[in-house]
Amino acid sequence: MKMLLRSFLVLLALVSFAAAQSNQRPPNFVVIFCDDLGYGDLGSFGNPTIRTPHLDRMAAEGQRWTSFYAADSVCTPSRAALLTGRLPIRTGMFSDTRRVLFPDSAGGLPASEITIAELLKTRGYATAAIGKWHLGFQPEYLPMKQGFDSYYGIPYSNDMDWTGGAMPAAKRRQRMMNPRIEYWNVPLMRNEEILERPADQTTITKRYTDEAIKFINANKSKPFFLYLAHSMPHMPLFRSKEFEGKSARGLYGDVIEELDANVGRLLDTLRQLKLDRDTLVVFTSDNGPWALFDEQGGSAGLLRGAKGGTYEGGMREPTIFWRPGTLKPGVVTDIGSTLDLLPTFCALAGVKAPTDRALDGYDLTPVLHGKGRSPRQTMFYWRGSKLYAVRHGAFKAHFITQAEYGGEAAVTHATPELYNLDHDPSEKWNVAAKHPEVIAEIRRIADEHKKAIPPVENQLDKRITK
Ligand SMILES: [Ca+2]
Repeated sequence: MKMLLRSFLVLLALVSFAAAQSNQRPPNFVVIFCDDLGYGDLGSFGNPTIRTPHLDRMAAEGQRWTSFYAADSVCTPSRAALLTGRLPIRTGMFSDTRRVLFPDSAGGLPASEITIAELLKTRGYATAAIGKWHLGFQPEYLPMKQGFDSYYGIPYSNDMDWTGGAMPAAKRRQRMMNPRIEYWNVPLMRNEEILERPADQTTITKRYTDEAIKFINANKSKPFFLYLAHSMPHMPLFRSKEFEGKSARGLYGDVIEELDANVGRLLDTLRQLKLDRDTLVVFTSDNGPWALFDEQGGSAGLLRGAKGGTYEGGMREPTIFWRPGTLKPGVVTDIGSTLDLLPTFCALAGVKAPTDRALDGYDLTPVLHGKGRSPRQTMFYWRGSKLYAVRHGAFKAHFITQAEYGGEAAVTHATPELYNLDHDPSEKWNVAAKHPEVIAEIRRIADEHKKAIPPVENQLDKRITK
């Protein structure tokens, strides 16, 4: 009798657990993705002058990840990788010549690729893309063709579509450093229509956030996925009147402080709607600071290198995960990547990740919930069609190195440069001579990885023929 009762109670517990699982609303997801933000540009990541109280609070309440990587060192490949969980080399979103898409590009993220938005839609999520897209501008490549219910934003970089015709490089640079809205004829789009051209970039950070808050309010009673890809702090820098001359760090600091204030508005909205415990918010950037523009570019802090390159400063990003009540607050030094967002969101939403293709991401929920270490041990640093470097555990081997920009040729190293990133995050001390066995192991991992990648049609080199 006692046995029977026990079995009955166990069964009852199982049934109610299953019911709770299926009734439970899956969490909302918000990705706040900056453009060209450096590892050292936030207060909570060591910037001595830029004030970022809202992001610092987010970091204190959530997890501050110190070894979190964008999947590439430039915009288009990095964004394609975040949304698909796949390296650009697998999706065709890479190039050795034109490193990103331009307004005259004919290609884009292929329809056959499966984005986070498409996966979450199968579970009834409302989805919105707000901000910079940069994954194709022909009608068949716009966000609503990739699982987003709506789009609002500047579809490519805010320095494209130059006005004023041909001009000497020095004059272009002068315009970049002293920007006016009319120097760039960039469109602001709603869904598939152009709303405004040139877009008033001085209010762009605020207006993206207004749209984000509207979307959250409109979808507060069902699960949602918001991809908020800010155009700032990509050059040319713009901020609203309210933030002019406010930061001790100058124009760049004004821009970051405005981003911070707007992250605060978004988190406050979640708190007011009592959705903060149901929403996982991730803050990161697509690549490191654009070092070509002196003090108007950001800072990679203690990291070597910048946007466009495969030293740490090009791809390691200041990253914060936030979901009060669920995430175990703290600092995470394990390795993570934007490639991991797709598998992580799938796991949390109860959606099956695609199994008909190779994915390059891992489910990070054990780390988020304080229950385990990151499953990611390895990070691959591709530049166009070539694998330049590989991190495995604490060690990173550079097989090829090259300046971020300019005509300098790539250098292939017979013995790769080797750094211990735990001891030497600045990649100053080459320890290759001391660790031949580590080099052999990383070389084996690199060769195996390269062998498993089938050739794919390049999307970035195709241009519209007029
Ligand atoms: Ca970028």
